[in-house]
Amino acid sequence: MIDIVLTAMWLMLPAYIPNSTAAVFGGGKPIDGGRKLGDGRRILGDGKTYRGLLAGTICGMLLGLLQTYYLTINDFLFGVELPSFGELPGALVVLFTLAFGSLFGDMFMSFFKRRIGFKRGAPLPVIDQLDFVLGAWLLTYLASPVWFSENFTYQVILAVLIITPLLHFVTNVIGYLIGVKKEPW
Ligand code: CTP
Ligand code: MG
Ligand code: K
Repeated sequence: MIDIVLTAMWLMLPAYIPNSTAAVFGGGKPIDGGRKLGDGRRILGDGKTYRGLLAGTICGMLLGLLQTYYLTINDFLFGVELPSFGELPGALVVLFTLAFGSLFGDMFMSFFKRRIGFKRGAPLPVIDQLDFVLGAWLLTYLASPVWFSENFTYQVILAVLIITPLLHFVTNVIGYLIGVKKEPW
């Protein structure tokens, strides 16, 4: 049980970190350039910026490299054998799709939130908690299907789906309290 949870968290760290670092370092020019669609609403909104996308992707990948470095010294954490992102430089592809994919999923959902008339920051439960997970999985599966299916077993996937909303809730409340997030979700 604990090994499945630890494996799931380890694999998802490069996908979790981009969202929090985007909130910390984001801001500036929005990706949609302020443009609206025919429905009169923004394409993505001011919550999706180039700086957030870049900083989030870089931070997620850097954390993944730190994890890879840790694995060259020590294969275990709390007695659990940890999975690897693969050999460098190939691992960079997996780390990129996990980190960028997470922000891509978040952006993709912002597009739909704007289409159904939700303003920036409006909560959309479940979707808000899982859009980034699905984005990270989709891009990683497309780019590295073998690595994905070897590491994201059904048990690991289930663990991620259960734990992520809890972690997301806790980190967002913290982000709200320290002032980097406008809303606690
Ligand atoms: N952020 C960013 N660029 C991104 C993603 C996030 O700058 N690509 C920053 C923004 O400051 C954003 C914050 O991280 O407000 C929190 O992200 P999120 O909750 O996803 O954005 P919301 O403001 O809620 O916007 P939306 O309604 O579109 O989800
Ligand atoms: Mg939000
Ligand atoms: K979001």
